[in-house]
Amino acid sequence: MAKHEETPIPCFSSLEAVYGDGSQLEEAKLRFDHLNSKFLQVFGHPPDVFARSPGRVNLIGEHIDYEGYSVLPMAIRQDTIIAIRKNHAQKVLRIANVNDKYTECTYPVDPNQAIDLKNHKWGHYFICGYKGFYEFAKSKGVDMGDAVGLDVIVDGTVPTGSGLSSSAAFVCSATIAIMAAFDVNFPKKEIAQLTCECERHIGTQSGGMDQAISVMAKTGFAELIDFNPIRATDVQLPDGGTFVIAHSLAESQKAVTAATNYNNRVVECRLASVSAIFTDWFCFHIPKYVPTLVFLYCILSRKSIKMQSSVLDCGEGKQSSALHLLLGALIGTALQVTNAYLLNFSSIGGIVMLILLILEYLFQIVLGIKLGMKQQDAISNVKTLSDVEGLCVSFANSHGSSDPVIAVKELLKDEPYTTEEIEAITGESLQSIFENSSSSLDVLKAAEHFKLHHRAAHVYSEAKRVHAFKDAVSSDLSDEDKLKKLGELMNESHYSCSVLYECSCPELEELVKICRDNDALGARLTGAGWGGCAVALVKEATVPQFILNLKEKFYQSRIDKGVIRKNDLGLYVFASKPSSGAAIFKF
Ligand code: NG1
Ligand code: MG
Repeated sequence: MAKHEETPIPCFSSLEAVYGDGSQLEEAKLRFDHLNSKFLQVFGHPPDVFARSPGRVNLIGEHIDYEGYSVLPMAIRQDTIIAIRKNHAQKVLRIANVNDKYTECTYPVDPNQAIDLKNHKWGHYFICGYKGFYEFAKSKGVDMGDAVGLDVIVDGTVPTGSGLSSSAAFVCSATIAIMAAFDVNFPKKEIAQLTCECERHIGTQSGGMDQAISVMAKTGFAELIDFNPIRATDVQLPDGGTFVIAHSLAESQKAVTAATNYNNRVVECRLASVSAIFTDWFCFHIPKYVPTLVFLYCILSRKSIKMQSSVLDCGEGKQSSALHLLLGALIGTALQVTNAYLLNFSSIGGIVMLILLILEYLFQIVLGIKLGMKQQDAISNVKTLSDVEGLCVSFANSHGSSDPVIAVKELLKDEPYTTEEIEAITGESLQSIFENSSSSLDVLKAAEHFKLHHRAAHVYSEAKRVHAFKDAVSSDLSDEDKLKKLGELMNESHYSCSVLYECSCPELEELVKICRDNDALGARLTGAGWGGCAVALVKEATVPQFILNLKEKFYQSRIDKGVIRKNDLGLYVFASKPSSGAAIFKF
């Protein structure tokens, strides 16, 4: 049997296969009927075909997909449905929406058109899919002939700017609807890749998580999504827990704030990887160890007394600096020894450990150069923090080093870097590193400094948490203990997003705290952050009470201020089960 990701998008002639037979089906029927009649009213014809693709909630693994690390999302029931019809009479793309808030957009049929990023319009997301489809068809050798017009109506229920991936739901359903209109289909993993790449036409340098889960999701499962190549592994969540999604009511407009938020972090990660490669560990750390080394030399060498006195005898200035050095050495060693004691080693053990540490790091000087890469090659080959880990692992295999990730974190200083500092390390101007990416150049223009250590520390630790989450799910722990562990990992993930990656905001902090104060096993921001939703893991039996508590403690004051309407609360806070992925409907 072909693997799930190798199969094409399923095509159904009835709604039950996707929407089940409960209240969701009734709601879906109304939406499809409404789309049909609106299509007739706007275009004077019924649509040829429909496509739908869901939003998602990311359970763990935030801001690491674009660094090549696996993530663990699940699809939610909210989706984007698109009705479409080829129009040979009018050579134009007409894109309407069931929601009057989004006025009709028209675009030329030219698949090579540029998207006007300075003038953001909701219809741009459809054009991402349109361009992506043509680029992909061309790469597959499919002859598309002359471009024809398309009539399109969109109905989306994924709240926008909420971290639930309304954008990917839109781009994926657009791409799949266009494919269906032209009667072609491809394996899901290829569509996941193509939609990820084409959403970048909107100007955000997204990773592939949202499109992958939207295209490949299965009812009842979260998915571990791996990249390069894209792959989805089913994750059956433990019984007795439910994920509740709650909107912070702060909207994050990613397409508009990209240069300071999302793309800024992508650029910082890239700079962290090139800087880690070109930082000479020895030069970076040796000042810390000089005193200890001198002291060790003094106590271990039999000639030490003579040596010391000859140093001390070289005149006033030298004498005091030598004394200074010895004092430093004593303090440095005392610290190391205390450290070792704390770790239950003897003081000799501490010194041995220290020497081993130094020897280990000596091997790790300038990874890129050691690996025989030229500077320029390294800059163009090492794009992500997972590439750096890959280099470390292969380097470590041949040199017996233990934890390459820690070694790389060691290569980046805690304080923010200036442009000049990074250029001095890499020997390249930042402008030239990013010359082919105008959105990265926008980031450079807007940024004052770059927090490389913090961003890399988040990415590496979050990548580990994703695997810990997956391992906990498949361990022999009881369901209750599994849920507890998942909750803890979610809390740690939030801390890392908030403190190291700085992608939270006051509203999300308040909401996450309220979730935890009201017995959530864990709670974290989900999606890109800077607004949008939190996701909380809650014991199933307490979900109704939990939601009531959130209403009272977070939403009521917002209702009183008129920020949201009481009747709309269900749109902002709801429990979610893993839903199914993209589908085509032909009736
Ligand atoms: P949102 O903003 O939730 O759609 C974005 C990216 C993801 C991922 C997350 C952070 C897009 C389309 N999606 O999701 O790829 O990087 O942020 O984990 O840009
Ligand atoms: Mg998005």
